Amino acid sequence: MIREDCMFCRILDGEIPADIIHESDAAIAFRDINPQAPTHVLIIPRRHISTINDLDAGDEEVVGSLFMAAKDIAQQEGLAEDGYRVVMNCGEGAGQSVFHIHLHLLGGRLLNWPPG
Ligand code: DGP
Repeated sequence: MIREDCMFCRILDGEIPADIIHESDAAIAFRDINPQAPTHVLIIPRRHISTINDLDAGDEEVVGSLFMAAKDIAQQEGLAEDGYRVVMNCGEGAGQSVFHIHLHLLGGRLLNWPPG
């Protein structure tokens, strides 16, 4: 279901342009508008889910599709060998600013731990 008030649903709908680099039945991936690393890709489900807290039993497949996309994109972007990070923020306190779940895929530089 597309939500008119959701930035990422509008990208899915083609209403807002994005550099889409991966598509599957369940998910799409596009480059982050404000990259925090040489490669910074957002992987989102086609179905609107606001936060991890809103996942339901039965959403395992859609969540899994985000990680399978991350694996393929990391390979495609040449990150698989050196390493990369996938992270999903949940809620404002964790830095979530767009309330349509998305996996950040970051790589191409040394990534410190713990994150800020
Ligand atoms: P988060 O803070 O975890 O909710 O991450 C949201 C990310 O989305 C943030 O890194 C910036 C990115 N972003 C926000 N609006 C747009 C947009 O319109 N296009 C693209 N490509 N990225 C966006």
